Amino acid sequence: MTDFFADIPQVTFEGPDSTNEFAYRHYDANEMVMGKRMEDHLRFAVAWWHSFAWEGGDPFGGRTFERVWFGDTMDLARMKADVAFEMFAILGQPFFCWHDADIRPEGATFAQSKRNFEEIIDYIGQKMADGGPRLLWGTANLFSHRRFMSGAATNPDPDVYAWSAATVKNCLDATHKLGGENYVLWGGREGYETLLNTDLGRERAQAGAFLQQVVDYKHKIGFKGAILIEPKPQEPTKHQYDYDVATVYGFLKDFGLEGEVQLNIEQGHAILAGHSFEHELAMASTLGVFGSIDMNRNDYQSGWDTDQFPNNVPEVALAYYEVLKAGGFTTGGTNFDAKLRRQSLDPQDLILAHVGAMDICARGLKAAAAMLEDGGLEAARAARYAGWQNSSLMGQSLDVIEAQVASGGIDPQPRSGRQERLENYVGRFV
Ligand code: XLS
Ligand code: NI
Ligand code: NI
Repeated sequence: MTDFFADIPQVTFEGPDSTNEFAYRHYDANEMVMGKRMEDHLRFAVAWWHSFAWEGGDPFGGRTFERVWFGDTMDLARMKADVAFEMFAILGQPFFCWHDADIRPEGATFAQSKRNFEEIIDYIGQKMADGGPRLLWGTANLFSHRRFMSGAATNPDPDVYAWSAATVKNCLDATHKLGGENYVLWGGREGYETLLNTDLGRERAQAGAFLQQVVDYKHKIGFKGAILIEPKPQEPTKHQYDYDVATVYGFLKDFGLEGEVQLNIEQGHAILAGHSFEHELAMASTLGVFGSIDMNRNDYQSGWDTDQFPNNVPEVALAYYEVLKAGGFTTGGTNFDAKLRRQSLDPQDLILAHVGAMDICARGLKAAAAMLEDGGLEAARAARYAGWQNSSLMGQSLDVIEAQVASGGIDPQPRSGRQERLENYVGRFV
C-alpha cells in the first residue's frame, strides 16, 4: 500500500441526488441498459501515461506534478504500478492501458529496456491475478525518444524501422501475456514536416509492410485480440499519414489488411480532422472497422490535442448512439486518454476527473440507449430514404434512366430535411 490516495474513499454509486463528490451519480456498474450491465457496455479504461507518467509540462514550462514515483528506477516503476492499481480499485475501473515507456524505465540498451519491461509486466501480471482490472490494450511508445524523431516504421533509416519492429514484438508479447483484449498502433511520428526531404510513397510502403508484419506476428503467437490503428491528422508531425477513419481504411484496403485491423477512434482526433466524433464512429462502423474509443475531448479553440476529460453529455450521447448502433464494443472499450490540467495537483483531482468522466459517459450511454429504444431517429431516417425501397435505379444504365426522366415519369419534389425537429428530439433525451 502506498499512501498517495490515503484520504480517499472507495467511490460507489449513490444516485443522482447525492452531493458526495466521491460518489457516482449516474454510473451504476450493475444497472442494466438494453439487456447488458453498464460496466460491460462502457468498458472503462484508465490511461497509464496521462494519469501516472505525465509530469504536467507544456511548451513553456516543465513538471508541475511532484509524484514520489517519478524517476528511472525499477523500484519507482513498481511504486507507480502500486499507485495505479490503488486508483483502479478506488474507482472500480475494469480496464487499463499502457505504452511500454509508461511502465518501465528506459535502459541503456535495448536488452536492458527489455529486461525492465518484462520484469514490470510480471509485476503487473501478479497484481491482475487476483481478479483485478484487465488490460484493454497495450501499445509501444515509438515517438518520445529522439531516435524516433523522423518516424518509426516510416523512418528513412532502416535501423529505426528494425528497432521499432523489435519493440512492437515485445509489446505484443506482453499484451498477449497479460491477456490484453487489443493492441493499438497510434502513428506517433509517422508523418512528415516537409515534402522537401520526404519520399512519401516510400514511407507509405514501409508503413504497409510494418503493419503486415505486426498482423503476421499476432497470428504467429496466437494473440486473439484485435489490432487497432488510431487515426490522427496532425500533431506531432505537421501531416500524419493516418489522417482519419476514411484515410486509414483506404490504406488498409491498399495493403489488403481491412479484414485484420480495426480502428481506435479518439474524440479529440476526430475534431482535429475537421469531423465530429459521431461521424468518425459511423464511418468506421459502415466500413466494418469499428474497434474501440479514446474518450477525451479537445479544447475547441486551441487546435491542439488537449486530452481533457469528457464533460459534454449531448456530444457523448451521440457518440454512444453510434457505438450502440454498431452493436456495442466487443474487444473495445472506453479509454480515458485524458489528462489533468497542469494546475490540478492533488490526488483528489485525479480521482474526481475520472468520476466526472464516468458519470458523463453513463448519462450519454443511457440517453443513447433511450433514443435507440424509442426509435425516433431511425424512423425518421427510414422515412427520408423510403423512396429507395424497391428502386432498381442503382443497377441501371444512364441511357435507361435518361429515357425515364425525359418521358416525364420523374419529377423530383424537395422535402424538408427536418434537422431542427430532429435536434429537438435529441434534446428530449440528453
Ligand atoms: C496521442 C494518442 C495516444 C494514443 C496511444 O494523441 O492519442 O495517446 O492513444 O499511443
Ligand atoms: Ni489516443
Ligand atoms: Ni490523442
